[in-house]
Formats: sequence, structure tokens, C-alpha cells
Amino acid sequence: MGEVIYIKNANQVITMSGATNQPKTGSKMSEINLIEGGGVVLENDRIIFVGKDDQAEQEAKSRGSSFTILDATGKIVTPGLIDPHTHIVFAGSRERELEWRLQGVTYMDILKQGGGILSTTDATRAVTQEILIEETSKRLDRFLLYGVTTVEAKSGYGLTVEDELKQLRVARLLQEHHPVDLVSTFMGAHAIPREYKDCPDEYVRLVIEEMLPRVAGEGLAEFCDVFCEKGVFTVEQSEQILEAGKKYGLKPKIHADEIVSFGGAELAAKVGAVSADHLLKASKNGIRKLAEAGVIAVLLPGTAFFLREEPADARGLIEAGVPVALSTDRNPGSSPTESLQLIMNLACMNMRMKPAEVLVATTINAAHAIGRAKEIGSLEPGKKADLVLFDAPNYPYLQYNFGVNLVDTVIKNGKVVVREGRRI
Ligand code: IZC
Ligand code: ZN
Repeated sequence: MGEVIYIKNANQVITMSGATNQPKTGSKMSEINLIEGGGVVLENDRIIFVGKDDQAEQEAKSRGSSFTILDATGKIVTPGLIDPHTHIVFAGSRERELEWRLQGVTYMDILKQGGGILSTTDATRAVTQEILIEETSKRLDRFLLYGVTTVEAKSGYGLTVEDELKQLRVARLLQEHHPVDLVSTFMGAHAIPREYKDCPDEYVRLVIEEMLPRVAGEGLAEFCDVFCEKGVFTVEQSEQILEAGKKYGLKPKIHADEIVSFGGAELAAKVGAVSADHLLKASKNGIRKLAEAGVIAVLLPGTAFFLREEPADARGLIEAGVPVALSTDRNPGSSPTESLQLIMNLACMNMRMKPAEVLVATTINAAHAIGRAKEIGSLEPGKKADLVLFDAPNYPYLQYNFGVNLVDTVIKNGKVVVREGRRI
């Protein structure tokens, strides 16, 4: 018998069970499967029971005389939140760019002038692995306080073989030492480094022939991502890189149609990407293709907010049958926040996603976007014991009481890591 936790008498347990990934199952994005007066029992790092509270109590008692009770009266319980798109491993910050952007200089102008991603690349190259671990660890701590128990983490601020490997090794070390789980993505194709400004195809060759084999050889990433955008990587270059990644067993993801309509969504469908991310300017044809190919749309309304752009057409995507996930896009330039709860509010207010859809998008669909839906993203027996107790009487309250952190308790791998909103 292991360590048992009984979460008692929640106002609502939001299970997300019965997959909510619509194209594969025909289920709707608003089917959250809610239990009023619910209880959950955990044993070691697994969920063993989810249901009505009286049955949960019996289940806990049947496991032995001693178990920890967490009283969830007046609260809701959800799966640990999942952030499927971050650039969390970096050094430095870019608050000066915020002032330039307010004066009318665009995000792309800044990148073209050698700032933006390239300025974070300078800062990231300049620090040791130890400093990078320290900086990233602080961000993971903050994610945990906001109820996020798994994050995807991209490289892409190294842009040399060794510096890309350095970023990915940091993610791997943190996966071993920090309670938040990390899922790694290789994104050597994040920007053309200054050294290759006049010969971008040479850089694409470096990514394909030198970076990819090393990344795969050390088993440092599961996914391969490309910033497919006008002035960064063309559709053809992106396709070459993602196809090469596939040969090394890395599943494709794409930064698609963020700044201009560029064919990124269409490419995502063509290469069989797991997700197409951003999609602010995705074409109608691209959206239709995403639905046909079962690609998950990862939407980043915090980025649209911070760049003062119109957000993606979440309603159009959902109505077209594309499963939608949400993410912070945590990065130092276009979305410097760890508050996935703020992103949930923005999704609701600026993209008209329903509170139930927002929860699906930050749990089970986010799990699908990083290939983890069998392990996390819903409260079902056998799944990992990653849960959040929110100080909210019902789930729409999460979208209503905005701009504050409603997390009361976070359980990660069956251990209480946040209590009354504080790390323990
Ligand atoms: O550092 O600006 N869009 N990549 C693509 C980013 C934003 C991150 C950054
Ligand atoms: Zn991104």
C-alpha cells in the first residue's frame, strides 16, 4: 500500500474524461464531464478513483486506516494545467522592445534590425548552463504556482550546434530536478542567426545536417518546430527541416501564420504536424486542412494581446472541427507571462471561447498537443496524479474573477507542492 490522498467534497470535479479531442472521437470541445459533490482518491503518483464523494471516502478507507484528507469544500478540482508551447529556457529580458513597439516599431522590424529573438540568443549564448538552469527554474516555480504541472519547452535561442544542445540539456536536467514536467522541442529554426544573414540556406543545412543528428543522438527532443514566417523561414525551408526531423523521429510542430498569412497551416496539414501554433492569420483553406488532417491548433491569445494584434479565430477553428489548445507562449519578447490563468481569461474575452472550452484547451487538448494524452490532461483512474484545487465555487468563475491567481492547492505526481497558494 502506498501513500493515499483523499480529496474530499469538491463543489465540482472537472474530469475531462471521455476524450474531448473532437475530430478523432466526434466529441465536443465543451464536454468537460463534471461531478458535483465529487471526491478523488490518489495513491502514490496515480489517480485511483474519481466520482461522488461518499464513494470516494469508502475507496480511501478501503486502502487502509491512514490517508491524508484535503478538504475541497467550496472549491473545484481540475487536472493539472498543461502549457503546450513555451520558449522558457533563455537568459535576459526585452522590456526595451516594449517601449519601441509602443512607438510603432513592429516585432518583425526589431528582429530584422538584429534584436528580438537574436538579442535573446546573444544573452542565452553568453551564460553558463548553471545560470540558465537557475533562471528557468524560477519560471517553472511560477508556472507551478499558477497551477501548471507540465510545460513544453523549445530551444531556439542558441542557433549554433553547441548552444542549441546547451538549451536542450538544461530542459532535460530540469525535467529530472523540478516538479514541473518538461517536454522538449528542438527549434534550431527559430531565426536566421546574424552569421548566416546572407546565406540562409547554409543555416538550414546546418540545422538539418549537424543539429538534428546531435539532438536525436542524445535523445534531447521529441518534437521539431520551425518559425515559418515571412522574413524568417520559407514554407519550403520549413518543410525540409520538418521532414528531416521526422526521419530522426522528431514529430513536427509549426509556428504558423503568426504575422502574415503564409501557408503555415497548409504546411502543418501536409507534413502531418501534431500542432499548428499561433494561426492569427491562417487562411480559411488552411483551417479546413487542419481539421481534415486532425492537427491541433495551439492558440496564444497572450501573444496577440502583447503584440496588440487581433487574436486567432478560435470560434472559426472550433466550428471547423479543429481541436483547440491554449498556451502562454512564455518567451521574453512577445509573451512574458507564466499566468496560464490570464491566457484563459483572454481566450474567453478576446476569442469568445466558452469557459468549458477553455478548460478543455488547457488540459486534455493541451496534452494531445504534446503527445501526453494517455498520461495526463484528465482525471481518470490510472492517470498521473497531477491536480489543482481552485478557490472557485464553479468552473466559469475561473474566467470571471480575472487577473488574479485562484490556485489553492497543486498536487504533482501525487505530492502536494502548493498549499494555500504557496510553494511547500
Ligand atoms: O523570442 O520573440 N514568436 N518566436 C516566434 C517568438 C515569438 C519568441 C521571441
Ligand atoms: Zn512560440
